[in-house]
Amino acid sequence: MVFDLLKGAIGGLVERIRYRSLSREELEGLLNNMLVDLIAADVAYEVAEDIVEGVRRGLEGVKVERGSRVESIVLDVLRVKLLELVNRRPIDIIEVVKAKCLKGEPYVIVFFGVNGVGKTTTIAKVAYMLRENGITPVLAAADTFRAGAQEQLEIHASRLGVPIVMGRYGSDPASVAHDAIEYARARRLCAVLIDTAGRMHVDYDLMGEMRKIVRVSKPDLKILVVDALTGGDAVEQARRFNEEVGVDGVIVAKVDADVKGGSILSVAKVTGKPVLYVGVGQGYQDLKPFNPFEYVDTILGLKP
Ligand SMILES: Nc1nc2c(ncn2[C@@H]2O[C@H](COP(=O)(O)OP(=O)(O)O)[C@@H](O)[C@H]2O)c(=O)[nH]1
Ligand SMILES: [Mg+2]
Repeated sequence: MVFDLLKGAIGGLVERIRYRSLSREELEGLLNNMLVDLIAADVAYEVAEDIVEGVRRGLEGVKVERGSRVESIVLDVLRVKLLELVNRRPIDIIEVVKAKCLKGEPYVIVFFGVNGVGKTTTIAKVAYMLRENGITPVLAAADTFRAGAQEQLEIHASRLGVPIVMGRYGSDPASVAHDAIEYARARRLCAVLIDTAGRMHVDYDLMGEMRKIVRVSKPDLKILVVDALTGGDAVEQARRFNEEVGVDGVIVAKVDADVKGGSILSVAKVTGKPVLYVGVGQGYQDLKPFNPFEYVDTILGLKP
């Protein structure tokens, strides 16, 4: 089940506290177990430590006795701690696109992320969501490197019935982004969705290329896509992209297959940016607005 490991890490502590009185030493042992369990659930070390420390402090001077209010103290502390990590001001893409469109300018979104995380699929889902709301975006196939990248996006564009601006393989991705924005201006389209390359080779400056795309396209929104299943890698990617290019929001893909659940917490913490949507499958409709309260309640076992 989705998020099972993270739920277990937190539920384990709550369960034990529910049924018996604990000495300080026993409580300390349980908190250490929780730390290890959180890390196993893809929660970054610093984040896990922060959560455990919060609970420790919340229970300071409280007698951990069976039948006491300890369980609800722990749940309250955890809820506050977890919300602190994920509850950031959300961005409603439909609204911001419409607002800019009223000024006669297209809203430009660049999508970053390393190969295979789900970038291109996510762009297709966002295009679908815009179409459902009466907005026709143009797609920019600014991954001019990976074999098949242009065609993959082209197939989505034709299925979705939205225009696409493509580039020759090996050509400058920033110029493809630029052309797509011009295309949108000329046709009064309201949104430009820019797909980018994500190869991570030692002899190649991905961040330099992304910075150039940003310089040229001056995006309204920079979205990082990460893969929930990659755990620590997702966290490292989030840190790097945020430091080097700057991200405004994150989309976490493949949450439907995520049995651990900690990537979302950790990525939110290291970027300090909102998780905007989560990908929950391979279909166009499988993009859900991220709801921090629902997420936290799910982890705390307060919601099925
Ligand atoms: N289960 C699942 N698979 C996804 C999701 N998003 C993308 N994928 C799959 O992940 C693989 C890589 O996706 P792609 O969009 O090509 O990644 P990119 O290299 O970052 O552009 C494809 O097989 C997608 O169908 C998701 O939310 N859930
Ligand atoms: Mg791609």
